[in-house]
Amino acid sequence: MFEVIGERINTSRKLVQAAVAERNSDYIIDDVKKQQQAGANYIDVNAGARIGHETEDMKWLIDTIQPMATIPLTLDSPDPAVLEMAFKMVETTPMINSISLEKERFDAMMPFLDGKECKIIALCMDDNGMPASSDDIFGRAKTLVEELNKIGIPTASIYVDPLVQPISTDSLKGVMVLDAVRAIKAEFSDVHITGGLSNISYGLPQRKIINRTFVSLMMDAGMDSAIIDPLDKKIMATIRTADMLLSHDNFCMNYLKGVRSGAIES
Ligand code: THG
Repeated sequence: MFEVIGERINTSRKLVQAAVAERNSDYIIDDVKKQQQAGANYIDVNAGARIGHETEDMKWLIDTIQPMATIPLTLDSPDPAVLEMAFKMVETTPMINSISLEKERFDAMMPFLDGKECKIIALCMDDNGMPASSDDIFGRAKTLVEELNKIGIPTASIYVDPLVQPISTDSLKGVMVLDAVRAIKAEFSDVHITGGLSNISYGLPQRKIINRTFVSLMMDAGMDSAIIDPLDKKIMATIRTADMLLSHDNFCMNYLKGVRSGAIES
């Protein structure tokens, strides 16, 4: 089944930033409850936006969320030291977001991940920047999966993020990532594919219709997870419906449950 990583606990969002600055735990707890209620499978926690405060903010967020969370956390930081600190705090096996092929990050993350049990998001980023072709995305994904396998992380624990790029800058950016996802899944059938979706619509009006349509195309290619806002009812309904159409919903049970609860409407 598709896995939703709820993206809302991110200090780049103004209200979350204010709540974190004021140490307003009620706001954070209420938001996490809503994401869980809406069907999130993981809660992404990103404390990167208050420069100079990431470590203490991440610590406070985990202390606030952990006692009431009913689902695991996705620890989201580009800083390996923050991820290591956060990993030590959590009682339930987390998802780590993320490792990439950028040398400094890769070299710090590999010894930390060695022998650990966790899920890991692998970004198709290296020191040359964003991938320029589907072969480029595929090659980076292959390297990441093979290197992580070598330190004992099974392919089924790896979530490749192929890095979605704006279609407004190049009309081929959609098929570039779709082709790459198909190639990655052909080579590694057990690997998961995840990522943010909203970059696809950057620079265009009416972004949400683009994001929703794109997620159903990505699901056909093999995406089985995404970092999204679970309170966005329309994208959640699209994901549930696409999951059914792609045969991931026996007897349409989840679809029908979604309709009965009011989560899915035409
Ligand atoms: N891949 C991986 N991790 C990621 C991303 C990714 N983590 C961060 C990000 N991208 C996904 N998370 C968010 C969280 C919040 C918002 C977007 C992505 C968000 N954005 C509002 C917007 O774009 O309009 C503005 C925020 C506000 O000010 O309220 O809410 O790609 N592995």
